Amino acid sequence: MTASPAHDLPISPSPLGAALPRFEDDRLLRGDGRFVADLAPADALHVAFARAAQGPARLTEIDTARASAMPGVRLILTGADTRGPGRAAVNPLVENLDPGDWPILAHDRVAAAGQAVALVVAETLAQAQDAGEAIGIETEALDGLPAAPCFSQTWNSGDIDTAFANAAKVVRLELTYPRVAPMALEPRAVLASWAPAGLGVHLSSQTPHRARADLAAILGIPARKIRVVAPDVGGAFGGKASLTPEEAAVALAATKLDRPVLWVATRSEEFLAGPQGRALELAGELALAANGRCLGLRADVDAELGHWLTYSAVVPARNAARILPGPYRIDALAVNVKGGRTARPAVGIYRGAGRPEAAMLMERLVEKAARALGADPIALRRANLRPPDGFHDGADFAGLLDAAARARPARRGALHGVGTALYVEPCGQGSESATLRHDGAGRFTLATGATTQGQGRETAYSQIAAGALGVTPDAIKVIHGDTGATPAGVGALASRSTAIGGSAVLEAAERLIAELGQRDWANAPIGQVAVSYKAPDEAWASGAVVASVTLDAETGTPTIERIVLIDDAGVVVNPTLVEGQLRGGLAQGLGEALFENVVYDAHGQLLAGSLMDYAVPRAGDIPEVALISRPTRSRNNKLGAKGVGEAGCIGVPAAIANAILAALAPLGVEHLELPMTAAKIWRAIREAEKTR
Ligand code: SMO
Repeated sequence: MTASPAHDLPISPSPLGAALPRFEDDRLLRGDGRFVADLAPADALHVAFARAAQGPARLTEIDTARASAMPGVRLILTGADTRGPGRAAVNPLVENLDPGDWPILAHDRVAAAGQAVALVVAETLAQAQDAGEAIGIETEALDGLPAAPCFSQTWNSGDIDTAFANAAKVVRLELTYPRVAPMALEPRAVLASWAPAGLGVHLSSQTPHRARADLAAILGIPARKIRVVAPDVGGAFGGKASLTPEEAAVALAATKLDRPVLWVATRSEEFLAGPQGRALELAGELALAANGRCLGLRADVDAELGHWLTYSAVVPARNAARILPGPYRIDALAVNVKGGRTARPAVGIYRGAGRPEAAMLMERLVEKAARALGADPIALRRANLRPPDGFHDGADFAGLLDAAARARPARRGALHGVGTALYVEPCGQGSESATLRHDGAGRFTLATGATTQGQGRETAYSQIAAGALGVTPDAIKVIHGDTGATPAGVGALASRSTAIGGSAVLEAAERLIAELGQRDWANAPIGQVAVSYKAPDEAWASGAVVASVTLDAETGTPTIERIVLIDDAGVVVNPTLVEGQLRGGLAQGLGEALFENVVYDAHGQLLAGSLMDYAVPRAGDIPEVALISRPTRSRNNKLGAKGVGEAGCIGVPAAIANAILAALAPLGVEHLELPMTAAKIWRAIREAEKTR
């Protein structure tokens, strides 16, 4: 990443006092991290999965005879062995949710190519893989099945028909937001051991307590006899917020063996069967008065959910719907969402989870409207902003837009484009836990129900606690990610961990001071408090992005020259950590705008199954970035913080898309599908030349 010359404005100083940043997390940077695979003892057994070559299909035969006799093989499980008493939960956030079944291994029927059919446990990984390949799997293809509907919901307000009847102009947009792969550096990994006392599971997870509850239901073991530990987690991005069938299968295998069992997914397995993101079809219609006022918005969001439902399967579509119309005041709204199961890998939350999709629809509609009315896109936005008191949380949309307007470079000739996007980010509702103990002599132990996947949670939480307790952050030891050592909690997702988990930490510190009646820690007794902090309402972050791009006339290659990201994260605890979140999200947002797409052929065969075929952004693809912090305090939680984990990727894809379309507009190009690759841009330029 090119270093930004200087931030245009400093990221806001921490209001939490003198607490200094402390990088306990820097051991990850030093290579001292301990991930699931690092924890496997020498006697651990190894797992490989045999997977179906096609789907949907009837599973006519599984022949394990040859594999069972191969060297080192200790156990083979097939679908018939996995019919447990329960299934993993699905969050019932919408009406009429039909969660479908949750197969651990395919049984009778293969739902999608790549679904696991059998699990092999052997002494070595090579032996497990060899035996896996020796399992005979016979299938008969079934016709591609139509999507099986599993939910729908509508949001209506105002008089939509009158709004459209009165419109001077209506602009429409349909777009496909492609399937993308979360691409954590560490793929899914599980190390499970069984003993008379119960089941111990090391899991690369962002939600260990949820995983424990799911394992209890699936295996029929009381939750108190299961301990799930998420050690260092090498990225998650939503992809590790839901227990997956393979992880359940490994835990089940461990209960049948007297040695630990390790499975680490290969990168290919992650492409083939790991939870993916986005995969929404969006359509919108915006009704405008002649003066540019937006009168009404109709939108449809259609989610393709894959063959089993992740815990948060409905969240992206629901988020996209409930966010619309984002930062704008539009009195008449009709938004429909629906989702259906398909013969593909499961789709779940992925960094942004519906927010980038909503911003893409809304911000492209707004730019399209500006073009149709011959209006300035900034002025058109300004005419439609929600007033400061007309939003769910503290926000300054006019200030964000002014900063964006100042950041827009002048257009520099043909094939140069500047794009803008505003965004909103619901980020932090509900509750999180914290236990804080004064161990004596001014040392503290903080246990949180939130977790971390490299965000630097230990650093931020110790700063929050230390600021309130009046000690230095190194007096606080932070424990997380262990159902055996932390209070039950949600984990780390939905950009909530600082806003909600951090508020729990602040409340615990205040309660401990009250409990012990003093802050003279050298002389204070040992004492402990446990809190479950529930936010009175949901925090909403917001921001604006300006991207500038030049297209190469000969090759179509888009060069993003500069991105200015203006973010309102509320109270900032640690500016360095916030900057890391924004830059990481920005890189992922750029990737999905320009390169990323999990492509299948007409038979459901994965075509983008490796990093040779699926393009993620590299350091050289990241332009000059300027981060501008414009915080307004959240009024919806104790800390005043908003989320920032997803902010970087919400507005960036829309701003890049708008920049590319602005560059192409003089050629008469009105639409391009995502990702906006050089090939698509090149074709659009050629087609435009032909029709002139
Ligand atoms: S997409 Mo996130 O980890 O809620």
